[in-house]
Amino acid sequence: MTSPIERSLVLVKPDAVRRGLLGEIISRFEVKGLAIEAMELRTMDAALADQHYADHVDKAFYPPLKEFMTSGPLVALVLSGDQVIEVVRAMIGATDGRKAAAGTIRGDLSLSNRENLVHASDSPQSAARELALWFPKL
Ligand code: 3AN
Repeated sequence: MTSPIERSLVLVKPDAVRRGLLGEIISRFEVKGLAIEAMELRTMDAALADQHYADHVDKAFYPPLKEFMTSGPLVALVLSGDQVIEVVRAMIGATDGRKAAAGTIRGDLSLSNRENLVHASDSPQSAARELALWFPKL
């Protein structure tokens, strides 16, 4: 029996939109062979930020993170494909763009721990939670 195709919630963050990197970043996912099941340009409001980052709301870095994530439009994507969650995490690289490996999106394009261009679900559990939050009708 084959398992169902996995899905991941990916956010191409406001810094990527401002820097004109949408095409570059989305292209990497396309050429990898992942499918785009949904894609929407939208601005995260404060309530959605608090829900999306429920694990981080008490951390010292959360207020500036929230300000950044709500500072302008981002692109929310639902990507699907074989082991997409792990594949996309490997493609985006470590959280801190200064430490992320060359060849990853953050390693190639970001010099920041906060303005690190992309969010992607890190487990099947977080993917289910985040997909329900961002694309409840899907
Ligand atoms: P990732 O996005 O790699 O899964 P998380 O989930 O640990 O990283 O953190 C969520 C977001 O919070 C990161 N994308 C980054 O923007 C921000 N962040 C995490 N750690 C820090 C930190 N020490 N200082 C500033 N921002 C941080």
